[in-house]
Amino acid sequence: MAEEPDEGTSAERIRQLQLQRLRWSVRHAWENVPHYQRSFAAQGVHPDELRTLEDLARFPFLTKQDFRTHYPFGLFAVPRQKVVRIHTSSGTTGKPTVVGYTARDIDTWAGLMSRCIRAAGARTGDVVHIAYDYGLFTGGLGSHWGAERLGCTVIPVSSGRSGWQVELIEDFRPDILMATPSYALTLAEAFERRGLDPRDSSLRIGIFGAEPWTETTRAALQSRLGIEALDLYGLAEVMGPGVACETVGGDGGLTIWEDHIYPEVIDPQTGQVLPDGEEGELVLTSLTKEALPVIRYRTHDRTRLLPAHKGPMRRIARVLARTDDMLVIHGVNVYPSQLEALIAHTGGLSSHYKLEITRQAPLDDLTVHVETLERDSDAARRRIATELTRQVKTYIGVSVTVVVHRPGTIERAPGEATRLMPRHRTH
Ligand code: DLL
Repeated sequence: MAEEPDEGTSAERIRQLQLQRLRWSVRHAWENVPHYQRSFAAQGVHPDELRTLEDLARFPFLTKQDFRTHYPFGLFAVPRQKVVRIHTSSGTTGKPTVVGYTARDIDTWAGLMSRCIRAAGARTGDVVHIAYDYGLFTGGLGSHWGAERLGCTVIPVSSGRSGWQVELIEDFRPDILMATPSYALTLAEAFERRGLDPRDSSLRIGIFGAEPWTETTRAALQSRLGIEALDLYGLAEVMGPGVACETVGGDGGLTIWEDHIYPEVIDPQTGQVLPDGEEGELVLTSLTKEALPVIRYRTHDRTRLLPAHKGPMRRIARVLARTDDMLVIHGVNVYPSQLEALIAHTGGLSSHYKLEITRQAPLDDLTVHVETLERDSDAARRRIATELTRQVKTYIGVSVTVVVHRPGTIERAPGEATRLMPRHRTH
């Protein structure tokens, strides 16, 4: 990274850097990606009109649908040969959202992730156990490069085989755990099943993200694992993990790395930019990305912009809700439409279904209620439940509970929103 701001850098310097980089990024996108040529023309705007940061509000949004339309590489701004890595967002049914990185993009990402790991309290020489999934999901490799960049010893375990992970933690004595909060709780249970107290392990810090988690979950993670638990936010379209993160000893709020990412919060209905402090939908613009510049990407994540805590960069409030119907279950993005497609493919089921989210675990669990077309035996309904559970695991990548009811028992509802049953939250 060319310039590395620190706590002493002024907010004014960050604004200058942002404007200079924003002008480059918008022009880079416009010159190299036909989609931006078309969408800017349709809105009647041109990169030359970007004279202040506020001028960005006149430019069109980029949406998840644009990624679908230009699947797989149509939004890339560099020749494919310059793309050294491909990732996707989580949730794998149908066509995933595909993202690409040049060698410099990977370098930037490693730099920002290393800032996050450092902000969480890790230091050069620490041992980091990474239990985010490796592979197309950005969690594993994103954390990996960041931890190596910080000079840590990385244990690239990925998720799964919790009993074995407990053994590795006992033997390798890591200082830091990086995982989804749900998987961290699974690990705590795996310790307890072996008769071990997770609070006695070598772990002192947990860096958790990829799904919404509350203060109650933080308290549960901290007391059960005997660690300091910090929040890490990101999304594949903008980079992956490392867009924003909490600082140890901070007062909540996640610092957003504003020298590389420009945040806006908009009213999700009108698209108007809201003043700092007001809650709305987070919209992000990349300032330095080469392979996949994103200009005003609508994240659908609900948050608000908070003033800087230490140093020059603003923060976002914890992300606890979405402005669309996407669910995040155990770190996997799930759209009701994906489930609907799988239900339609499973023989013998009507098109009526209900989704029930419970937060007893204390993270979100999903139960899918479906019904058969004809009166079937209990055994037949159990077979269908097993089959649909397997399909959801295979195609979306998440474990859910399926309950198959008798014909006509699911309440008929016209709209999608009513598919979601009221939440039974414990907090
Ligand atoms: O989940 C990247 C990531 C990996 C972030 C590891 C943190 C740690 P996607 O698969 O593209 O990328 O999913 C992004 O997950 O728009 C949010 O809705 C949700 N999300 C991610 N982190 C958090 C968080 C990764 N800390 C989508 N709190 C985002 C709440 C989160 N929601």
